[in-house]
Amino acid sequence: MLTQQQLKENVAVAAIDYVLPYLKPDTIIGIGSGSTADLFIDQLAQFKSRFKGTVSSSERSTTRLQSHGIEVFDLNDISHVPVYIDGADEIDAGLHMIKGGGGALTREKIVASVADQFVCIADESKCVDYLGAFPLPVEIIPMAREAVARQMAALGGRPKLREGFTTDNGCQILDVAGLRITDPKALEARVNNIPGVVTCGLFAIAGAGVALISTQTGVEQRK
Ligand code: ABF
Repeated sequence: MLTQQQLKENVAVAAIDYVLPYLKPDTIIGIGSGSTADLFIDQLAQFKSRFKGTVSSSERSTTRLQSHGIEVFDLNDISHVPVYIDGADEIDAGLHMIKGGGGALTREKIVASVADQFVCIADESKCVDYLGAFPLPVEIIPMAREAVARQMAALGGRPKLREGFTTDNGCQILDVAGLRITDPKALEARVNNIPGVVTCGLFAIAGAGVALISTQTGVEQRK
């Protein structure tokens, strides 16, 4: 029986096989955040001479990339990102995701939005029939905290401030439990439209293009 850590390591290796064709001297790879993305970064380091560099979705990933001698570019200086690799907290059969357990959701969504393809890497524990058992992270401007919390409660959620946490963007996060998300695209649009919300951790309007899911019997590619 493989542990969750071993499953994450296996999908990180499989992700390298997936991105190898993209690694060219002028290529910039989009890099996500979290423990699975960390393992991918460690694997990617072996191939750093094959591509130009990366754009990163968090200070944490930037530090890890640079510790391996992989260059991290400012997204403002980059016009083409062929592929973005990142984990998820939950993913459904339609490849809609909840992300942001690590608090990097906004930069993850920005980098993902400029990439041609989002490749989700996850172990099978992240696969769900319906999103929402994992509390939905919502990044907020601090002065809007209570106003946003009331609106999330009106949507049926139980918002809770992530205590002692500030995002890379200087904002706060409400973790919203109790949502059984049957229409993730509609909810993403609804929550992102609340004044004071920077973005929510639903990646549904633009979900993953492909998912590499690590199981006890191997890594499965889902589209
Ligand atoms: C990032 O890392 C986040 O969006 C998500 O919160 C987390 C994924 O979990 P893990 O640490 O298990 O890779 O992708």
